[in-house]
Order: sequence, then structure tokens, then C-alpha cells
Amino acid sequence: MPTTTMSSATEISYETRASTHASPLARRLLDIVTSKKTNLCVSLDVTSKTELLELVDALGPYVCVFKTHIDIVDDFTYESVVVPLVALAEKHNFLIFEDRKFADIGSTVKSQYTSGIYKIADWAHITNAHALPGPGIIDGLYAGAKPHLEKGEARGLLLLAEMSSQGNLATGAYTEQTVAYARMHPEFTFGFIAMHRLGAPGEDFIIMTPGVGLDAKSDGLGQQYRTVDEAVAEGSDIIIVGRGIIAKDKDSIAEAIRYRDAGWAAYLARLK
Ligand code: S5P
Repeated sequence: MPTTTMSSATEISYETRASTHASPLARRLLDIVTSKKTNLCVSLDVTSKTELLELVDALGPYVCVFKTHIDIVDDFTYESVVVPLVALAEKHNFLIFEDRKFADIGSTVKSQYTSGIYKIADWAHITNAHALPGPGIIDGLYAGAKPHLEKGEARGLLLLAEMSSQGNLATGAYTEQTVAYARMHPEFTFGFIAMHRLGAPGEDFIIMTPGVGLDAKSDGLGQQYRTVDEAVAEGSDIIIVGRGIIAKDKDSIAEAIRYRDAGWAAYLARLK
């Protein structure tokens, strides 16, 4: 079965996909995208909890998802970061994506997902994993999510099928095999971090795409940027933007509006 061709999901509206997707998490995400008219995920790569929470409150109206790297927050405590973050997710109606990039055997990732000081499974609606270790990584994370899924809490997994960084190895047969693994637990594994639409015709994987920037082309450390139009035309459903919006020299609210508008216009152009 071809897995790296454009599937028809590209031409279907978010609204229609929200009613047909196999994953409850994806349905909720697509509902948020439709009602807020935004396919923008802002990546909060900051090391101060005050800065993180201020950005979330200020940019909340313009995003469908905030992506965190919770382990870079210097002054992290669960009470002072996760608790207010979850409250802000209610206030502004967005999902939280902890970009943990799990990459170990199933048993280990289950503990990393559910335990330690971060207890990611307790609060992150979305997390992601490399397919490198094989399908056991998906079984392990699914086992960690199961108590939440059984309580009706939306939890979902993205596999890193492709990456944005220069020289990365997630290409060709690796990407194809990752797509094959994503067919396990369809109520949990709902899509990919990828640069292009992936999946066979008729399949509906949500494509979340980093390496999006309207001004820079690279960052000097291997990151490569494409424009919003390029990413969405290639099949991206949700654009992930970090420094293009939150860098110190940016007016973050103005940039969030700019990327939101560009993302929505590119989506409407793709629907035509
Ligand atoms: O291939 C990838 C996958 C991810 S999740 N390339 C990426 O850049 N990311 C993440 O997206 C990365 O960890 C960072 O948090 C964000 C991109 O940030 P920006 O500042 O370059 O937009």
C-alpha cells in the first residue's frame, strides 16, 4: 500500500474530518480548529515559567495547540506550571502537546510518560515518539494512556515520521515503516510530525509540521524553515511555529495573528 502519497484528506474540511476521525483526541482538536479558525500551534521553547504562562495567556486566543518542552523550564514545579497551564487550556480552549520525543523500549517509555516529576500523561493531551525502537514504543505509551482514555480524557500520540532538521535520517523506508506502525491503536495514534501529507488514500492522519517560518530560512543549528503556504500546500494540517512568534525581538501577539491568518488562508486555498 503506498504510504507517502497525498491522500484525499487534504481536500476535506477540518469540520468534516472532525466528525469522522477514529481518534477522539483528533476529533476534539479538529473541533477546536474549526471553532477558533486557527491551525496554529505555538511552540513554547522558554526556560522561565513566568514567561511560559504569560505567553500562553496572551496567545491563547490565536492557537489550537500549545507545544511545550517541559524539561527546559528552570523553575519547574508541577503546582506552579502544570496546574495553571491546564487552567489556561480551559480558559482559551486549546490542547497541550508535550514534545517529549520518546525513543526507548515500551516498558521504559511507559514509566517516562506516567511518572517522575512531570507525569506527562496526567496533563498533556498530545505527546510524540520516534518509531526507531519499533512498535513496542507505541504499546508502552498506549498502556500509559489507557487509564486516561478509559476515563474519557482525550490523549493522543504523534509519531515522528519526518523531521525538519538538515541531514535528518527520517526519510524513505524509515518514514514508510513509521506510517505502518501508526496504524496500531488508531484511537490513540492519530497522526505524524511530518513535512508532507502521509498515509494511503482514504486514511486520515493529522499532520503537524515544524520548521515553519515567514522570515528566517535557518537558525544556524540545523533547523530549516519553509513558509506557511509551502507547508500547508504539502499537506500540513497544523503548523508549528516557535521562534518566528516568541523570539525576544518579536511582537508575539502580532506575529501569532500573522501566522494564524496565513495558516487559515493557506488551508482555504487548499480546499478549493
Ligand atoms: O522535526 C522536528 C520536530 C519537532 S517537534 N523539528 C522541530 O523543530 N521540532 C520542534 O519544533 C522543535 O523541538 C522546536 O520545539 C520546534 C521548532 O521551533 P522553531 O523555533 O524552530 O520554530
